[in-house]
Amino acid sequence: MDKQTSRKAHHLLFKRYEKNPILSPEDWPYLANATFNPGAAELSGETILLVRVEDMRGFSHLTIARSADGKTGWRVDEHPALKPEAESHEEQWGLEDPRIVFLEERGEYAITYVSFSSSGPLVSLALSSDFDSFTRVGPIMPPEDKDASLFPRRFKGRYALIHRPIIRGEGDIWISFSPDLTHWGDHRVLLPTRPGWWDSQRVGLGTPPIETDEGWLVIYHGIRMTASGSIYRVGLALLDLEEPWRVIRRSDEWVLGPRLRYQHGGDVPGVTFPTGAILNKDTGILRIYYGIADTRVGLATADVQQLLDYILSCPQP
Ligand code: BMA
Repeated sequence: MDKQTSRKAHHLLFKRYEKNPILSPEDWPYLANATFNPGAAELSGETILLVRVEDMRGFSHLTIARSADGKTGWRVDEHPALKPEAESHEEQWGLEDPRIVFLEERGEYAITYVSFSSSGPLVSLALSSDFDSFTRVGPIMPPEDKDASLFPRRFKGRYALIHRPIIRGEGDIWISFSPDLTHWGDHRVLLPTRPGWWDSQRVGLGTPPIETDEGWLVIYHGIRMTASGSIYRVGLALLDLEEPWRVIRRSDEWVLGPRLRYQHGGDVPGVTFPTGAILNKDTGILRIYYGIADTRVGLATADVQQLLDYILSCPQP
């Protein structure tokens, strides 16, 4: 694909699964208002989604759904995998929006999620090797902070976290580093909002960063305020493989956003919110799982090489 073609074709980069939504509150074995914004992982040859479930009080917990092909035949657990601890101030208003990476050198998954305290949302971390038992590391970033994921590997011995603090009302994407997953520092702005653009109001990480030969592919959401509310759309960026605070490219256009009727229906219309990604390294096909209107789960697929061709055709930021 030449540069011009690849840029024109960018709105076709992600193909929505024709049977979307793949999960809805009606699929739940217990009463749920909304099932959305899932973390994704592969476990024992299956795809598992750790789905945010909002109960009828408006508080969320996380429950697992499993599928052999990552598209069909979902089986939803009877009970939550992670629910707020009653005595925890940090978890008072629930757990939300998990992102999952597999930390190969530790042989376990890292789950970063939002704990909602009455002082605001904050980033928490749990570790698990089987999604049966979880070690809760606890809060790693104070409020107000969300949209966080670890990278699946360390950089010169340090773990790295992408997250989105709110600072004086500004919602930019930051990156921070830690020697031990507990103490975090070397904080830097990674992807700022762009006044006037589709991602002018706030930006936040979508799925965990995806390692490719060209760099870390970042799928993020950008928000624009309109007369009828916010629109959450999806953009791409590429980070340096060894120095991930360096942004090599950033898409000037969004590549996925609310369009079809089912993507407007739900509690918060106009929201496309990717949180889970699984790359099949043999086929090069990336599956992303996203929240539809804060109510259901959608699936879209893309050829990772086409995503890279597109992002490499974008200007350097
Ligand atoms: C964000 C998060 C998400 C939600 C989105 C749209 O701030 O709270 O959980 O999907 O807003 O409402």
